[in-house]
Amino acid sequence: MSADSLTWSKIDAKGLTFAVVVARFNSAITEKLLAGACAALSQAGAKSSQVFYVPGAFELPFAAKKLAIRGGFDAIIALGAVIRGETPHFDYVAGETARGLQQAGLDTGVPVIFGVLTTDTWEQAEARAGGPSGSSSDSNKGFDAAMTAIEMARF
Ligand code: INI
Repeated sequence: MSADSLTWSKIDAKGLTFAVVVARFNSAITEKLLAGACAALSQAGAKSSQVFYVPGAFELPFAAKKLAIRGGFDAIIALGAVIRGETPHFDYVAGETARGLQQAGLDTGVPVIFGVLTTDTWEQAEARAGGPSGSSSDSNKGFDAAMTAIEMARF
């Protein structure tokens, strides 16, 4: 079974509150991830969610840790899109974003979810953000990230 075939049928978010931190870089993609995340939280009956924006993926760990320390959230969902074709420093941005988000969760005890696409091309990113329409929940990694957040908030 691949990660793409995860199913979320029994996920219940009742009573849970979430922060969603979104990178504005490649916003045409990250807004689709956000739509997927919001659809998942709504479908699962989340009590509330608050959206915060940062410039790029590299800033996500700082914001996630700050929100986790501030308190009031059962999990933090970080959404971004790092596309290799558009940056010679892809490896630094993608690697440090992943490392920082993991560290933020481990340091604070609040689940911080890695909803960051790291792809070679724009088309690959779009395909993982629900396709050109952005609507398909089973290929939207924002949807998956939110469902993961709910599961980890209950852990
Ligand atoms: N940020 C992204 O979110 N995605 C990218 O693909 C990207 N590229 O291509 O460089 C990117 N760069 C900006 C970076 O995240 C920081 O905002 C910037 O370096 C300032 O710290």
